Amino acid sequence: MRVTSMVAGLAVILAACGGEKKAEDQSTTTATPEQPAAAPAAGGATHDVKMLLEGSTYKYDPAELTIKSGDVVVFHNVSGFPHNVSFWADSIPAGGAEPLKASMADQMAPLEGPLFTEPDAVYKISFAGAPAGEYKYYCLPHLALGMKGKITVQ
Ligand SMILES: [Cu+2]
Repeated sequence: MRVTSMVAGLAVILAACGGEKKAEDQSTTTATPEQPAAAPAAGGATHDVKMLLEGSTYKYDPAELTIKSGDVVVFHNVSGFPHNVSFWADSIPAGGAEPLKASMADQMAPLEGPLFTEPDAVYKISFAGAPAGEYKYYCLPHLALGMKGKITVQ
């Protein structure tokens, strides 16, 4: 007896899912980029001062600098180090010490910056909030050799 296998055809039922959703009902929020026109408080100019040994003279270059309140002075350790930046507290205008103390990293004493022994080390001092006036400073290791400078804040 022969067994006839019958192939049953498969009925493929297509289930049509008709669900169109409206894509991204965007609420049109007008993003207004509010740019404060000319905000000087964000950060002022940057000034560079080198600390170096030139011939037999230890010096800041430039030794005298005029900046605006809010500017940043970046000291560069070039040669003849160790150098540092120490402000004469009595040379600073009233209200000037606190912003500097807040800005100077790793002070050895108030208004006395750390000694730089690494070549090309940089030390940034922000004069944000510093009142106008003269800020005289010196290099602790080389004060006797006349290494000093002055920053005038306008
Ligand atoms: Cu020095």
